[in-house]
Amino acid sequence: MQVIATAGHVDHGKSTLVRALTGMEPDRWAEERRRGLTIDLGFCWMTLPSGQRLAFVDVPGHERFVPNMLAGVGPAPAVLFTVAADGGWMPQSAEHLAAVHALGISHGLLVVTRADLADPAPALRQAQERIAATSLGQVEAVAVSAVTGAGLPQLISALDRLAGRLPSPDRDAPVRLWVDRAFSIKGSGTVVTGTLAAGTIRERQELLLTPALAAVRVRGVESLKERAAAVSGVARVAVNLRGDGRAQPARGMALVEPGRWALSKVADVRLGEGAAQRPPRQLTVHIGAARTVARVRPLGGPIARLTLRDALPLHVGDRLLLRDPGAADGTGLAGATVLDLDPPGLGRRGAAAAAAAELAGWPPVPGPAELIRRHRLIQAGTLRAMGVTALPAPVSRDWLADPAYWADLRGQLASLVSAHLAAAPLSAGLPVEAARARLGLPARQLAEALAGPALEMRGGSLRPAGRAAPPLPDQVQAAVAALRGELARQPFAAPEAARLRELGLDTKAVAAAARAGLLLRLTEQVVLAPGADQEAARILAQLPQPFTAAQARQVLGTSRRVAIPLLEYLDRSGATRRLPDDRRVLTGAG
Ligand SMILES: Nc1nc2c(ncn2[C@@H]2O[C@H](COP(=O)(O)OP(=O)(O)O)[C@@H](O)[C@H]2O)c(=O)[nH]1
Ligand SMILES: [Mg+2]
Repeated sequence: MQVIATAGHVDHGKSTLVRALTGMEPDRWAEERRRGLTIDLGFCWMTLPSGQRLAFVDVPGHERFVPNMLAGVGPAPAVLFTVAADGGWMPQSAEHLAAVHALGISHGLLVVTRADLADPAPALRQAQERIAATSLGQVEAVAVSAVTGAGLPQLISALDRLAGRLPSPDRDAPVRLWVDRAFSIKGSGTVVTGTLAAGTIRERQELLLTPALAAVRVRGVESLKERAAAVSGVARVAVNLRGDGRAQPARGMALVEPGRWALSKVADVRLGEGAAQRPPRQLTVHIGAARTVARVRPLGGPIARLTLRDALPLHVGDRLLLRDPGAADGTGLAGATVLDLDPPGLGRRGAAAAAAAELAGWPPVPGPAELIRRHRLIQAGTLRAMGVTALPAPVSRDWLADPAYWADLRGQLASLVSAHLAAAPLSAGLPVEAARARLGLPARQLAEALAGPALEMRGGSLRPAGRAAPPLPDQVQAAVAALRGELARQPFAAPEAARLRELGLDTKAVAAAARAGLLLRLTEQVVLAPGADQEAARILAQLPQPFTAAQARQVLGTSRRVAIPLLEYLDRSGATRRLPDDRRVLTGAG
């Protein structure tokens, strides 16, 4: 199936043409038929001689209903542009063409209507010349009369050729169905319709309805009034939804596939050539059937930052239509391509100009390389939600890093570790958390991943790999030797704080001696000789099992100050197991 939207000035025969081709009524509302004026979108379809089906989205031509027009044209891959032979080029001809161009639509047909009322040649020449200068380029043109039927067979052939030329979108693309109609049907609940540009909607699939991201389940899906198990874009679809009541769909919302979209409020974009040199500070943004208001901050050249009033499900590469509601006849319409949906802040001086310079050099649709280079570090999930695929291997879990930046960080980390050990030779190394903070990394595991083969992590600290702990200063060694002599006589008589002070053993020295394997440190204040834990386990084995802490203290000949941390140490090492009644048993594992 293919979808084509009409475009052109009011009364230039759009609806009449759709009616004549499809035999269906595009003006759905009684008011439209009474006034002979299209106000809202109409949906009709036909089968072309080739068997291909073609759906029409008929739009209003009146200037008051431009937002409705954009909701219809926005998601359509092609346009059928009409100009009346007796009317010629008109203000909304220009405005609709400007919109088509801003949206970047590159497939279409020109139809000169009401050819029974005037010579179609001048209008045709006029229109073709203007269309040629837009994204549509050279289009096939047909003159028709809906009254006499002249030209209709030629138009049908031209539509068939056009439909055959249109690209077939990716069936696995992330689903984003812009809702252009929502209504309830008694007995079957809520139905939304839209033009599915790409991807596949399946029965029973779960989708999220923006902006609440309320989960809804597809009860059924139809295309052109026919039920299907699955429908792939391009297609007109009607989706019957089951929601939790939070989901009250309306035009401009979208059904999106979970995990493949995020709602964005800030976007860096490249403005199309149509954009004014100095765009107004506030513009209306249209995409698909959605519209919102955006604050525009020009960053330099064609690059600008948009801040949207309402968050929208956007992907990098999306084409936005920017509209200055104050300007007439399409002069206030411009396109913009989304480049980044999680752009870094612009707090630093010169940041805006630097961002503009960087983004101006990007390809029309940026890929992972550009975005990773800009963000330096970014999570794969964030990029996937921006629609960026074919991601490189992560440096750690979900994190992707710009290779040059990563190499630079690695060098910085090595210097930080050396500097730290030079300043604090007794320390175990640079704590990972300190490394994370100094390098300004968003996650601790990145500091660990950075360590690479040159650094090793032990006990939460980073130090050069393979390098033995630094030798203990002489006075520390002497103090430890004295202490070990005392402990040899009374293995469970841990020195009091005062004795440690006397020996000149502060916390750092005790920690260093423990790391060097010269002391067994139970707590900051309680140290024994290495192996005291095994000796304790051997003695505790003589007690009836299970035993109490008091029994342990007695048999070890020590105080509560030592016995409790010693038992807790044995619990941690698995040598003893603490029972719910606080007694312990030896496990035999010690
Ligand atoms: N004589 C003549 N009138 C036409 C033709 N096509 C449309 N009309 C008339 O032009 C008027 C506007 O047509 P409509 O389809 O509503 O225009 P739209 O606003 O572009 O949808 C209606 O009165 C139609 O009957 C045509 O080929 N010949
Ligand atoms: Mg109409």
